[in-house]
Amino acid sequence: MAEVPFIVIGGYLGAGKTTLINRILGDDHGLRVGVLVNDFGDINIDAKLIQGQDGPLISLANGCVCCRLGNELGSGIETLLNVAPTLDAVLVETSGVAYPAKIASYAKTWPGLAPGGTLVMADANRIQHLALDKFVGPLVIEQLRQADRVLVTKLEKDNDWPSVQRWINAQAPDVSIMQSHEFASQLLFEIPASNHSPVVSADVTFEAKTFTTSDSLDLDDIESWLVSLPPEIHRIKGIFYNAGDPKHRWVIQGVGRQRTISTGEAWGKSPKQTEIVVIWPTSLTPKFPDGILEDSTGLQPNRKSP
Ligand SMILES: Nc1nc2c(ncn2[C@@H]2O[C@H](COP(=O)(O)OP(=O)(O)OP(=O)(O)O)[C@@H](O)[C@H]2O)c(=O)[nH]1
Ligand SMILES: [Mg+2]
Repeated sequence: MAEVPFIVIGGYLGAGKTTLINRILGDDHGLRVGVLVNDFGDINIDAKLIQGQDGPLISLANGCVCCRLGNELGSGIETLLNVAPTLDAVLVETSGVAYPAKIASYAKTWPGLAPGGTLVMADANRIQHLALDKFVGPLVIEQLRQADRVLVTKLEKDNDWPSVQRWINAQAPDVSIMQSHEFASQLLFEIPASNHSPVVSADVTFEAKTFTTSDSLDLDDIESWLVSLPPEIHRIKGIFYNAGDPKHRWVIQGVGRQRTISTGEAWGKSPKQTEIVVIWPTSLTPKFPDGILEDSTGLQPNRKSP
């Protein structure tokens, strides 16, 4: 039986993993690709943001797959291996707080899988700052060390490239590095897979809170809510039911202090509802504004849903 390459896509919260997967799936390559996506919160927002997926997509939520979800990962792999006709590749998006080598190591022993290599995404704007952070720094550096190839996202000026490369190589000597936009789907089968030891070294933990409502909300309210969230939040993501545009779901993205809301795909048959997840390192204990995320975020749901 042919073995299916098992390709792991890791990297810290918000680095660009889902964006890369969407780009790969959108390429005109004719490959049959299965996707396993692990998100840290109770709701798997990423599974809802992966678009144009004709092949199977399996969502693993409610924890980080490298520490807690071993059984679910195993049953997700089995489901994908039983898809007919056989898939050309399985992509796994790890949660942003995962150690990718532990997940990649499944392919070494799982019948039917072949190690396909580990890509680790690195946000050029944040990675060096995060690496110095006393809570998350060791995790961020270990993620880079477990990469077979680092893909750098969000590089704003071309002349920063040599120094970003030098810095990454100082953390992860000899790792291959590319700018993520240069990574095309035909390179999926050329990731130089090597045998990283599945170190889980840092003891940083993370918390997530989830907010959901099926009432529509006003854009202004959501915007001021996003602005009011404390700076200790490392990641915000979600789908928003905008009273002003009930045909489309709107997408909320927050990475560090950068927060955006944009219009997304039409709701189609999926239920209209707002679902937002916020994630932060446990030690930071952010102070949420009164009411926020405790009782429906303090937002006033627009009860006159269109
Ligand atoms: N400018 C720019 N923005 C990017 C790039 N890649 C991702 N982003 C943006 O960064 C934000 C987070 O991207 P995601 O792809 O969701 O990041 P992720 O690593 O999947 O995030 P988690 O799964 O939550 O860890 C989104 O607003 C993306 O549009 C890039 O190469 N350039
Ligand atoms: Mg993602």
